[in-house]
Amino acid sequence: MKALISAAVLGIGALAACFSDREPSTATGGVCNIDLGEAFPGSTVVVIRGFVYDPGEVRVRVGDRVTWLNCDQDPHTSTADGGQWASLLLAAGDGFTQTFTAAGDFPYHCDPHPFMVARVIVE
Ligand SMILES: [Cu+2]
Repeated sequence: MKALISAAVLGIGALAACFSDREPSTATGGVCNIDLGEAFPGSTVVVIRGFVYDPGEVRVRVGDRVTWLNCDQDPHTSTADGGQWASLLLAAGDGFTQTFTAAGDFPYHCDPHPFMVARVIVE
């Protein structure tokens, strides 16, 4: 399953390369002009766009996956405040997937931009 997700992320990277480098990310274009449900089947997707996690709060069940997709040109991370997970720096068009194996309320932030905050609630 992990290999499948990596392949999907690589696919998006290749797709992103087709777009102009300096094209700003917008709702109708940019690096995330894809069908997220198709690209990440079975994952709840959080889009990072305009230095905001969207949606800012997601509710999932134990065992579910959450995928963050960076639709900005600037790099971002998904970093749990409590250290439960930490993505690498995500370049434009890159994604990161985390499986949640325990219930809880997990606030997280972006390492280079600490003002970017959101949360995952696992029920
Ligand atoms: Cu950031």
